[in-house]
Amino acid sequence: MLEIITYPNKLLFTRSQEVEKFDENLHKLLDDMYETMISSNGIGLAAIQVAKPLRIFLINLLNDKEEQNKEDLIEFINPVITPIGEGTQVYEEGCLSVPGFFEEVTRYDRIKVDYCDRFGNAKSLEADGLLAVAIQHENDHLNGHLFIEKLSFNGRKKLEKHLKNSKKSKK
Ligand code: Y12
Ligand code: CO
Repeated sequence: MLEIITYPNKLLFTRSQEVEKFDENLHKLLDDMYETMISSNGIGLAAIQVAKPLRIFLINLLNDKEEQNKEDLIEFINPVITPIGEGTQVYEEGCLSVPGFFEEVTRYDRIKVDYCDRFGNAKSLEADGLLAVAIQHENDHLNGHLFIEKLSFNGRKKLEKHLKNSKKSKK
């Protein structure tokens, strides 16, 4: 298990670097990130959340039966996202680096992602719905951004209250 860093840790606001070597060290990091994400009840995790500033994230959505199977895991390395059209969707997002806080965020409805797999093979996929939301959320981490930067006025008020309460309960 790796430690997941949480807001307001400064590392979360740094831009991650491209992966250059698709070697056993990368594979170990991907495997450790997967174990960390699953044991934290996550469906997405970026490398910066475990304090590794590399352009990597994982997504493992639940299937129709609400099961989270490793066969549905997608490892994105050096991803590049392109919106398809101008449609947007709103989804209530959460992040393992902002524990216990969930709020609506607006994102592109459909996207294309070009990325590499763990062996350095070029891949591409088109996504909509929850997968598109998750990819955009995780890709923001690679550029040092968190979903809480995209909140509405009321969402920000809700976050302030949440952060105050979490501070209190830590004391
Ligand atoms: C849609 C929106 C956002 C994403 C990004 C990936 N986010 C997560 O995987 C968030 C997981 C999460 C899990 C939590 O734990 C439980 O619910 C048991 C959680 O709550 C606490 O930590 C207290 C917060 C976030 C993908 C798709
Ligand atoms: Co996140």
